[in-house]
Amino acid sequence: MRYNNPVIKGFYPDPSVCKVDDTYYLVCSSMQYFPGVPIFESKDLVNWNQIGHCLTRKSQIMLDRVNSSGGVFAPTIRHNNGRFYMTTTNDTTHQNFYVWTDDIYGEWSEPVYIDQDGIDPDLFFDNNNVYFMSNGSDEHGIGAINQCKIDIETGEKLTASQSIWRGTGGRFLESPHMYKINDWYYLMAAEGGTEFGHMVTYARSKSPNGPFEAYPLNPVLTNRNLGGYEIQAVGHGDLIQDHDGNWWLLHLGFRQIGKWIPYHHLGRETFLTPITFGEDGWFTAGHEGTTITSFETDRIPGRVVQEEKKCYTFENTNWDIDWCYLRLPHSENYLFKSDSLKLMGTEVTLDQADSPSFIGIRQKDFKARISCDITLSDGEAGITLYMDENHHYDLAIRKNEDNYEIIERLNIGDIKSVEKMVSINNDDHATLVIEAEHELYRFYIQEGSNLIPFGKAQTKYLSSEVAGGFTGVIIGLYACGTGSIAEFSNFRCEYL
Ligand code: 6LW
Repeated sequence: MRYNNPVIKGFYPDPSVCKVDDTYYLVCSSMQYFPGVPIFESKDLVNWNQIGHCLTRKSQIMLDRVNSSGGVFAPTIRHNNGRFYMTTTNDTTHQNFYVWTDDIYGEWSEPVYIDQDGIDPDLFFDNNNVYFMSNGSDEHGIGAINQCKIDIETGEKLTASQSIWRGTGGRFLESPHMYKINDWYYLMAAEGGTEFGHMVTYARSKSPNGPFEAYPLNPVLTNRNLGGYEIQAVGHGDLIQDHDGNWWLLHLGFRQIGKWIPYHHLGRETFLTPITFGEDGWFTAGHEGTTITSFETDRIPGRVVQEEKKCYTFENTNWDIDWCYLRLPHSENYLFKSDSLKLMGTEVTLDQADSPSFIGIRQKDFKARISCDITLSDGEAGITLYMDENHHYDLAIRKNEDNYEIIERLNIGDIKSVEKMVSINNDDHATLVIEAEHELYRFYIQEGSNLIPFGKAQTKYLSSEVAGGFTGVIIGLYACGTGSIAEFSNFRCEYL
């Protein structure tokens, strides 16, 4: 069969995967968004369905006013003796911790903190030993993967942290994962930074503590030499063996646009790349060490069809799974029904690294048509294309002294501008429409069957290259203004 990459579209970076019986489970980082650490399940590695989140309670994760792209960094999911474990980092509080559950479709435990610094934590179960690894530096301040043994019941460190591998010399050595395959302990990592220089490297040893011998042909996977190719920043991977014994890598990458001045605004997404072990015990990856937009493989049964949900509405999404908040929401300001949403605005606006009355869904592809009916009492409410507090485009209805107006606001760094404004007199509702293309967002007001052009803005200025950070554009619904009440209905995001 042939499958297309990415297998999970939109801002779902830093994937980690495990397998229990006939089901694969995958988690991703979520930064300042809540709930944290989305969980997906799959039976075939190409079709993924989100089933929930690991961090669903304030007691599990501190996100109050964390900076954009702060909060929850890369996770690792593992399964041992009937129990799931997910370890991650709160990069704002610099805490590594894990949570566990015996029912992946239910709640996860309170956090168990680990006294080792660094990010991108990994848990490795080897007989009765449990190893905790993260990136960091050695005694000379050189980037290294650090490791200690822990008591998995309490999180207590049983050995001092020690540096077990210094990578292959690339900057930002991170994303360690350890595996015992046949007689070898494999240690895989990412180097080069999670942008255009990103790569997957690995080494092996006869002991989980090393010394490790690097694969002679590292990086085993990178697209850094494919200038102009659509998929870039390939790295941060996790190995998994499928039902038939074949090996695969789930990893991040992004789809760039603007060939000669490349940029990406959908965030880092999850990709699937085949892995092949040689007789010598070393493995290779993908298409000559790169990943591509589409793989033809006989490893996945021909009966498997890669399906893709193309239309998202209030009615066919789950508020607790498909949608996310900016940091911990003030739940008293949200009223959910199966087909509508009511938001109570506060003084907090989208321009603050705080928790405005906002709920969003990741933009999953370049071409889309987004629409929603909005009724407003006072203040402002609308649809936002949100990268962070300094980079968002808002198409909104706003109440001024004595009437209502539709506005188009473009916030790009220090430039914060209401580009367009049109009065709709005492009409307190509007149908707002956004059409997304690779390089442009176009804004419209729907009046009956007429679509009235209202403005446009380039996707480039919401890209990670402009805004910085580790997230991707979120299609958000928001309200602001103390005492304002906004009702949203007929939401529809259709990928074209
Ligand atoms: C992730 C780390 C990284 O933890 O970005 O740049 C962090 N590299 O691997 C957030 O995705």
